[in-house]
Amino acid sequence: MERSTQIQRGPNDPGLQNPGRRTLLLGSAGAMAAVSLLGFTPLARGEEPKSLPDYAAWKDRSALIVHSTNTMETHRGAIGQGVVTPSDRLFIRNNLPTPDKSIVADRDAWDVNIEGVKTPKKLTIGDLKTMGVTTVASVLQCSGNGRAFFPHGASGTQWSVGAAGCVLWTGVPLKTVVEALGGPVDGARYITSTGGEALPDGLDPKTVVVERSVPLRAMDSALLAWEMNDTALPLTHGGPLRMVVPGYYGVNNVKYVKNIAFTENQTDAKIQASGYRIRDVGQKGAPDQPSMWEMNVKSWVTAPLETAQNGRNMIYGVAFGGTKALSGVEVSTDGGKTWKSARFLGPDLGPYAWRPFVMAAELSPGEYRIVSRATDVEGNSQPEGRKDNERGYGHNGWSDHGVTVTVS
Ligand SMILES: Nc1nc2c(c(=O)[nH]1)N[C@H]1C(S)=C(S)[C@@H](COP(=O)(O)O)O[C@H]1N2
Ligand SMILES: [Mo]
Repeated sequence: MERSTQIQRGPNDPGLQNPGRRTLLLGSAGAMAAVSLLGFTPLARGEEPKSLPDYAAWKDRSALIVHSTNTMETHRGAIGQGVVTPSDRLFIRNNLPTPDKSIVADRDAWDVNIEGVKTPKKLTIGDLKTMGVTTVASVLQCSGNGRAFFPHGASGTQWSVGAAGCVLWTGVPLKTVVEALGGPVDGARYITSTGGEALPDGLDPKTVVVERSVPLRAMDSALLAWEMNDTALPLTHGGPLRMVVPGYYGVNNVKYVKNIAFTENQTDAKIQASGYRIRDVGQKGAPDQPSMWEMNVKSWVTAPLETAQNGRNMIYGVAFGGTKALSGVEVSTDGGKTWKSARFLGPDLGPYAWRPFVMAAELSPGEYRIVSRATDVEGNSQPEGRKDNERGYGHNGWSDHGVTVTVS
C-alpha cells in the first residue's frame, strides 16, 4: 500500500492550531480525579510525547496526533488514498486502561457469554470459528470525531477528522451464533455488549464499565470479529474478540467483548444511559435523548492540505454513508459556491466502507477553500453547518471540515 511520507500539519487542524483547548479534558477537579484513578496521563498544552504508550508502541508515530495516553487520532495528511486504513495508522480511543496482553496469549480460549437467547451459552473463539465466518469492511469512527470544530468548547478529546478509519473485520455473523442458540428470547429489543476490561477499584462499576446497547435491528449486520485487516485482532483494537456493528459509531463496537445479552431494555451503565446522548449545549445527558447509533453521511478532503501547485491538482478525500451506501460526492474549490462531482477511487467494499474520492482541479495562484459533500443512496446529504450539541457529537457539516489551500 502506497503511504505518503510527508504529513502536513498546520492551521487546518484545529487540534493543533488551538492546543490549549486540550486542557478542556481536565475541565473540572472531578474530571481530573476520575482521569487519574483510571491511570491515564492527561497532556498539558503543547506536550505531545515523542513516543507512544507501550500498548500502542507498534503504531506509526508520525501518522498520529497524540491527545492523551488513551486517545490518538490519524493526521488528516496520513489518511491516504487507500480503501482500507493501515492498522498502524488507525486512531485509538480507550475509556479504560487496555487489558493485560495475557488475554491474547491463547486467543481461541477467550470466551464470550451469550444471554437472552433460548439456549444461553459461553462460547470460546475456538467454538465461534467453527460456526461461520465473513469479512465486512466498515468505518470505525468515534462519535466525537469533528468535536474540535464546535465553538462552544465541547468537553472531551478535541478530535479533528482523524478519529475514523475503514477496517476489514473478519469473524462470525452475530446472527449465525444467535440462531444456533435458538434465537433471542421473546421481548428482546436490544443487543447489550460488555467490554472485558478489569474495572478500577473505588468507582461504581456502572459509571465506568464499557457496556453498550444497540437496537435489535443491528443483528442483521453485526459480527464477532477476531481479525482486523490482515492480522489477528490486535489487543489495542479489542483483541482477541470485538463486537463490530457496521455503520454504528465507534463506542458501540465493544472491544474485548465478554458478555452479549439480548435484553428488553438498554443497559443502565452510564456510557449508555447518559453518555453518548445528543442534547442541547448546557443540558445533561439522559436516556430519552437520541443515542449515538447509526452514523450520518460524512466526507472530508485529505489532500492537498495547505499548499497546492499552480495548475492541475488532484483533490483527494474520503466519504461514507454510515449504514447506507453512497450515491456520490461533490467537491467545491470556492467554499461551496459551485460544486463538481468527484470520482470514487478503488473498489467498492460495500455500504459500510468508506470510499476514497478524487477530483482534478485547475488552480491558479490564490487562496482556495476546498470542501466536499457526500450524499447517500436515500438522498441524505451533509449539511453546511453543524448541529451544536453539548458533547460535540455527530458533526458532519461540510463547511467546518474543509481546508484552506494556498497556490502561489
Ligand atoms: N471495551 C471497550 N470497547 C470500546 C472502548 C473502550 O474503551 N473499551 N471505546 C469505544 C470507543 S468510544 C471508540 S471510538 C472505539 C475506538 O476503537 P479503537 O480504539 O479500536 O480505535 O472503541 C469503542 N469500544
Ligand atoms: Mo468514541
